Amino acid sequence: MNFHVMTLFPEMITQGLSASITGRALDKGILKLNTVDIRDFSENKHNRVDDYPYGGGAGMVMAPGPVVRAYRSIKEQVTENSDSKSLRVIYLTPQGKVFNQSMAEELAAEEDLIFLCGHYEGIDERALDMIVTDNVSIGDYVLTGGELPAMVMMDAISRLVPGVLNNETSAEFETFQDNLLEYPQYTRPEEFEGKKVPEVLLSGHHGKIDEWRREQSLIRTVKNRPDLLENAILTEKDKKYLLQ
Ligand code: 6GU
Repeated sequence: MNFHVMTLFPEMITQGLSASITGRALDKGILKLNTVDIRDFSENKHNRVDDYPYGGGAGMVMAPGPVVRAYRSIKEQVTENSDSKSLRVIYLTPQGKVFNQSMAEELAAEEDLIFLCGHYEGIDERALDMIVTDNVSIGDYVLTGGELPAMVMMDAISRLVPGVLNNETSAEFETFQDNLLEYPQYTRPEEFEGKKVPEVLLSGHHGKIDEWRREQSLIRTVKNRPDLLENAILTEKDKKYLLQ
């Protein structure tokens, strides 16, 4: 997987992905990260990339030129290796579709992904019209720029790329697999500051453990994310449990 990130703050991205699992995958070459500093494509003598909005209003707008030139530099580099393929350009914006696990799965199938991070009041709409294929938000709150959302997306996508996770942390069975939240986990000690590990987990009775975990998943989902139940795959036993 090759991530290309167009940004005014490339060091945020490289630092953000350099630790832990994504860092190791970058070291191993399973992931590649190409940060492109939009400012390098300014043709202004002061390297400016923003300007006042036509029609007035607060804040500044990122000019189309540097953004489109930065995109073309990436496109040339990508299509030189393998030409005429779909190249998705994801613009991080609170106006976009809300990111979720199924979007992560779809995007993980791509060879290259380009992320466009905006700042200030946004980017000139003509540049967006010319290059963006997907507008994505990470939730209903406003951030100062697209860098953290791009990192969130790259993290979620990375762990679906074969070889990034080891077998122990495999993405195969986990939250959102069947639209239920995960059950609680415990490790040693058996008693911590007076709080005991649930008895059933020490029983060695795998049928009972599975049943308890399923119930805990259902309880959590009802309590925190009842909206997920709409699309959850529930057994007759699950339904009985929820109605009791
Ligand atoms: Cl993608 N960008 C910004 N600036 N704020 C956000 C967001 C994106 N998603 C949620 N809030």
